Amino acid sequence: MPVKQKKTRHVCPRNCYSTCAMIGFSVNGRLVKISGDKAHEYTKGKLCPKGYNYLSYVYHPERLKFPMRQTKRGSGEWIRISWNEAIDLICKKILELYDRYYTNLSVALNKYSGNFGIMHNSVEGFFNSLGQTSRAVGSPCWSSGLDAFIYDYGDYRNSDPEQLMNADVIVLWGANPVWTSIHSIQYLYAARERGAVLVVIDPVYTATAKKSDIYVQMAPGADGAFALLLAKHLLENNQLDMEFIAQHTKGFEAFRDYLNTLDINDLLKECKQSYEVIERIAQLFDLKNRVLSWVGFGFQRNLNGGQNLRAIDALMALTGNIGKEGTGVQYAQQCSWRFSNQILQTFQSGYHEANAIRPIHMNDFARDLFYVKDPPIKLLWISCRNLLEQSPDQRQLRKALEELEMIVTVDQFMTPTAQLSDIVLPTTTNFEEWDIVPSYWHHWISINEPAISPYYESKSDLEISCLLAKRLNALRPGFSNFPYEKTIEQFIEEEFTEEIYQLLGIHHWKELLQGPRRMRFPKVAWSDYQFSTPSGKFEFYSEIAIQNQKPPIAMCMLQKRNKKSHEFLFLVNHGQFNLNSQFLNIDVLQNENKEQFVLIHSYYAQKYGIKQYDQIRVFNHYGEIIVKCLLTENIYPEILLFHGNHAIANSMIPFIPTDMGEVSSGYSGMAFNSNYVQIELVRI
Ligand SMILES: Nc1nc2c(c(=O)[nH]1)N[C@H]1C(S)=C(S)[C@@H](COP(=O)(O)OP(=O)(O)OC[C@H]3O[C@@H](n4cnc5c(=O)[nH]c(N)nc54)[C@H](O)[C@@H]3O)O[C@H]1N2
Ligand SMILES: Nc1nc2c(c(=O)[nH]1)N[C@H]1C(S)=C(S)[C@@H](COP(=O)(O)OP(=O)(O)OC[C@H]3O[C@@H](n4cnc5c(=O)[nH]c(N)nc54)[C@H](O)[C@@H]3O)O[C@H]1N2
Ligand code: SF4
Ligand SMILES: [Mo]
Repeated sequence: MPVKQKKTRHVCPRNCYSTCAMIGFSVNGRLVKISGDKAHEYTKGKLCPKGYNYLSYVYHPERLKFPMRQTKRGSGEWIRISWNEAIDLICKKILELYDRYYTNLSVALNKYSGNFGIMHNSVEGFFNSLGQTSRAVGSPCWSSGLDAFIYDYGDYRNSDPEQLMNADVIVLWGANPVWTSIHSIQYLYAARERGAVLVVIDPVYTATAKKSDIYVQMAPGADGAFALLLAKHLLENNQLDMEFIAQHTKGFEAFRDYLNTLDINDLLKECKQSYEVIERIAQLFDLKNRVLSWVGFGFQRNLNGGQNLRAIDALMALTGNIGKEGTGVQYAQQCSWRFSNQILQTFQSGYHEANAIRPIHMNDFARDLFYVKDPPIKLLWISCRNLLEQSPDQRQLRKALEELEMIVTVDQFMTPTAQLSDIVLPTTTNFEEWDIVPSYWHHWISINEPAISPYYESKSDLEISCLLAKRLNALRPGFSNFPYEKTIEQFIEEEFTEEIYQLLGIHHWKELLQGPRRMRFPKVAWSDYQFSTPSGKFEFYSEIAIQNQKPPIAMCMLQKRNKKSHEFLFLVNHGQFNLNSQFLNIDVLQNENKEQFVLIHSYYAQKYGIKQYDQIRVFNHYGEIIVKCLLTENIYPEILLFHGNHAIANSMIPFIPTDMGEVSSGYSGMAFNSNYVQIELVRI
């Protein structure tokens, strides 16, 4: 038999900064190798260890193969069913609920970040096509920070990450790219080779901090106080860029007056720093230096994350570090996500986004799900989401889920969320489907083509949407508006607008099969100084913030946390060899990581009589875990740092709203990093 070799283009669609372009090599219909795509000038043909191990993901022995039904929820007794039967069961349930309530509002969708490919928006498209439905709205990830940018700049934009190389000073505020954004490290190194100073500000002496020139161990949540101290110091020493302020900003006087009211000692106490540190860092903001700040997402999953970010924005504007090469605040962008979104425009006549979706708070989902009435939620569709593991309020959430009449989960694996479902549908990976995937970090767009046929009976989220719409309409004509007859080529083609073609410099989307393309956005964000705020300027003072009941200027919210002396801040960071709950089942990645640990500062370990590897009970009002301890001096003393599966941590984390998030995502973000626990030694 002749050997059939194939080389195909792919994108890693995970919720990750890099959105790597990949090349798949297959032989006789089996994927045999995955490499990075050198045509992608940001990632330069390199992948992270997760990417290099995609074969173990695609051919994982535990991958779901067939649709399955659980005889009784939670029983673990799964019966293989056909697609026909699965779609029939689901559609009949949707119709039954409609007949009960004369609306589809009892049908809800919870989808988040399992796959960022734009064809996966078909899931929302299918829901939009049903008239009125319920939907988890919000973001557990980044929305507080996005709002800060919207208040200050009017929108969130990034420079090309390569701009890191042009900076004289790089300040990383609560970002750990050595673990979470590995492809940026080459640019940090290149900057340092040029003589740039790298400052890392983090409560944890992270793998990234180890690469820095200056490490500031910040008290968690106190970056705002620190940034305002720097701003006050620069103001008092006449080190502001008055020309930039005059030309491009609004509200300087109000911000200056506010800085003048602040008490230096209060702020120093808040961020637990000495004034020498302020002076040392302030020197770096010398007006002849190009300063670039990178704010991580972990930074703003915090009670006052949005305000803290506004304080950094303000510091950068005061020193004119916006819009020039090697300056700016890097956080995230979605300019390159502006496809036509035709796949979402499936609303029934008279409906649109504002009246077709009944929102349910994604971060307070457990409570909202329970309380939403008229009609209550009866059917929940879960896609691209490990809801139970990644959400706060786990106990309450489990209870709320138990009340539902039907839960359907679409996934590649039998996650704990899938285990709570009635029906589980197996879905394809990015090696088995067509897609286009944008990045929230860089401006490259890559295409994803299938390398192999779908694994056993798995189907893509798009195919599943089509099957549902088709069956519903067969059972009840006109029930769904989803255009199930379209081909995948049509769906993709419709997403590309003339503007996107121009930005990409191509005439047809299939040209992406020749290699990824960079959208021609300015290399430096805001280099035209045309800000998207109402005033067209950078706004130290935001009227929109006032309208949204927020302080108009970056405020130091001195933390009213009432932390008791025996409590620790429970910090759960993102791991190196997993991506949220994904890749935890890939043995070769987890060999070193099988056991979960909590890191405790040696000072407190001694105080509690805890020795290396002792078991401790970590607990609060919401839950508890028993876990082994590692002693360290590399963390801010009053935190416990949990390394491991978010799922375990989330048994002890209630819903804690961040200070912002409503503008960008509809609801407040989730302050995963503002939760407190107690500890006790487990005596055996
Ligand atoms: N390998 C890997 N890559 C990932 C992910 C993953 O799970 N694994 N997840 C992806 C996703 S979904 C996201 S959101 C991003 C997250 O990417 P990052 O934001 O880089 O990661 P986090 O671990 O959430 O937080 C970064 C740092 O913020 C610090 N931090 C916490 N609170 C504060 C604070 O108040 N002030 C300061 N200065 N620092 C603070 C933490 O100690 C941590 O070192 O990464 C993406 N990439
Ligand atoms: N304690 C704590 N909890 C956190 C965080 C934290 O820092 N601390 N971080 C938060 C953050 S930043 C985020 S972004 C969220 C992430 O929350 P989620 O988006 O729920 O994260 P994942 O764990 O990546 O789960 C995604 C699921 O989608 C599945 N999947 C992958 N590809 C596809 C596909 O093509 N189709 C379908 N249908 N499914 C697919 C995966 O197998 C996986 O089960 O978690 C939040 N939870
Ligand atoms: S997880 Fe991130 S770095 Fe790794 S292959 Fe995927 S996009 Fe690239
Ligand atoms: Mo995230």
